[in-house]
Amino acid sequence: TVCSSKYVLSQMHPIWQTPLAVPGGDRQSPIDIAVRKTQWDRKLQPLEMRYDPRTCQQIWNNGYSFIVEYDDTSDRSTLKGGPLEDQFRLCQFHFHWGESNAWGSEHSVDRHLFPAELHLVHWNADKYSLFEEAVLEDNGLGVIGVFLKLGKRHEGLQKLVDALPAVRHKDSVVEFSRFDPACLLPENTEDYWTYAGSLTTPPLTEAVTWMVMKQPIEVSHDQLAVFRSLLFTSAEEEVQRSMVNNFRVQQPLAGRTVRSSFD
Ligand code: SG4
Ligand code: ZN
Repeated sequence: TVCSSKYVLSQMHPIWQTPLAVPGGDRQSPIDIAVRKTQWDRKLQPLEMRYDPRTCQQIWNNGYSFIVEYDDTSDRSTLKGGPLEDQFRLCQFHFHWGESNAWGSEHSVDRHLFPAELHLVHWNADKYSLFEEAVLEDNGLGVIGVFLKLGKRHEGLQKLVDALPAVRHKDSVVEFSRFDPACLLPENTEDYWTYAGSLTTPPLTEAVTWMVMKQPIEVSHDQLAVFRSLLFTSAEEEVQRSMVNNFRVQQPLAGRTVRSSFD
């Protein structure tokens, strides 16, 4: 099916056509979170996000998703706590979504897929000096995942949605400032799952501590429709392709434990 084949992705997206540095590892992402098999870890502290909206810089259509980029040259927008031992810096967030509301998220909960999933990407600035370095290392990245479910219009997201027509084509970039990423977090950030995984696109490195929020945020069908109006293709290409189904097929858990911060 369209929604679960890596081979579909490899035909559709240039990003998957470059030679893959697949580590062939046993901690790949995304995964299904089987709630009954998760383990409550009472020692998991709440996550501490301190985001400065003034570090927000631009939106970029990279031909696979749209990416909202933050200035990560200093500790102005940071994440620590939870399963993390170090302080991590926010560098960007992006989404994955489907062509229909029946799928689109990368992770799932008891096999339930959501129409979209937000990823807030942070890198370990205590241990590494550059994102490019952290990507290659164990404990280099911390990604917060937030599920999007269908519901009422999300006011915070709307400012971003309004800017998306300017980055319709691949390789387009537009200035975007003063966007507080905290407005995209659910009300309850105390309940989350965490596990050791990987990036979900090349280089697929096993550098990621995943923190997936239990509570989804609500967005409207119209807001998702604007995501789907973006294009994988550049303005020069003759055949334009809608940016949809930009998620990776789920990977085996392979003996890993998913911990929960809640009982
Ligand atoms: C998306 O393709 C983003 O566009 C990528 O961002 C991101 O790569 C990639 O997803 C993988 O991230 O949280 N889904 S994920 O594992 O963050 C990186 C860019 O290419 C390295 C800038
Ligand atoms: Zn992602």
